[in-house]
Amino acid sequence: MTYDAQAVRALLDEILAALASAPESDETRALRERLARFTALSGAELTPALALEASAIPLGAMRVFPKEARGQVGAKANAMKQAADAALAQEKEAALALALAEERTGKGFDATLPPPLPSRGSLHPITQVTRELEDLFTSMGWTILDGPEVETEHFNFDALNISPDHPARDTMDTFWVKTAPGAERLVMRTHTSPVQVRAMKRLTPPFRAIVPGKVFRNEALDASHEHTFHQMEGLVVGKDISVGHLIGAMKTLLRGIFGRDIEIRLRPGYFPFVEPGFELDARCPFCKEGCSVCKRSTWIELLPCGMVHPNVLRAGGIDPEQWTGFAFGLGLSRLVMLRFSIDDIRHLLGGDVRFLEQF
Ligand code: FA5
Repeated sequence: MTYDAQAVRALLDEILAALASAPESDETRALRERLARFTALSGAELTPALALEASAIPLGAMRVFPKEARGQVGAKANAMKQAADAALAQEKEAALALALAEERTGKGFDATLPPPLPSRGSLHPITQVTRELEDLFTSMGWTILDGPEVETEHFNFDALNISPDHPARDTMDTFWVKTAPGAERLVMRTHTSPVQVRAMKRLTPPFRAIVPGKVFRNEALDASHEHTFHQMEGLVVGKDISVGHLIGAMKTLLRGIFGRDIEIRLRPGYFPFVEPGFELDARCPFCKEGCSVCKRSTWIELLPCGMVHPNVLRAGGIDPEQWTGFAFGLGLSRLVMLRFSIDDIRHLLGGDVRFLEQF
């Protein structure tokens, strides 16, 4: 059916007539009222858009019509819908052709206007913070190192003085990679610490290095635990390196991150690859009396650290009688959350553009 406003009106009248032989009810009354709005319109007023709207009314309430009328009503309403659809498509095409023809006349074209700019992406918040920290550490003479994400069991555990029965090797925490029987066992690295030993093997002391990177754990996920997250390892090896150097470096790190001096405290912490080991807490940078970020304690648990264990220096080919060092393992993803007030770690690698566009 080609679109003809008069014919549409006639169809609507026929549909209303079919409705008239249905037993009176609230539904029939409502339907009649809804259709009457369209039958009252003159031919010129019954645009394809209105006809489309009108055709949907009987199609959505077929059971109100007497059984024997339903087939005809349905066919009529469908014909009306198709004609209106086709007319709308034609209208759209005509409008487009008109706009195009107008554009081609060159009227209204201003050659001096700047071209529309392509929309630009932005750096991921983890990349932003990583780059800031890299700038900070390289300005102090530290080197930036990288290491493999698929790591050998040796570097991920053994060389770090982590005994074969340590719970961290448990399948609950570690993603083991399938390897051929007899081949060296591989893991998705569970921390950036394996690069400590790789660095020791590659560099000649004294040296200072940071290692930002992705790590993987077979964890139960929640707002602060991801299976894939970022850490930044720090390692210093030199003559007479002491806890004093460690504290100094951590204070500089926090000043770089938060833009001012932050009070810190060290608590004992156990990691097989450091001795002594510490958990470093920073005074909450967001409050004085306690807030949701510091869980009302005014302290934020920020980074584990400690003096490099002699066994680790040995595994890296460094004589612990001559050299000492400190190391830290910053939870980079958690720091990014603090920095940008992100309430759920899963947003970071979730890939949702609406989240990423905010940075
Ligand atoms: C370690 O990974 C040690 N390698 C750190 C270290 C390095 C200690 C050098 C001493 C010397 P830990 O498992 O606590 O430690 O993780 C370090 C940080 O990673 C945590 O403080 C936390 O901020 C972050 N982290 C741990 N698990 C997750 C997780 N599932 N999701 C997000 N962040 C996590």
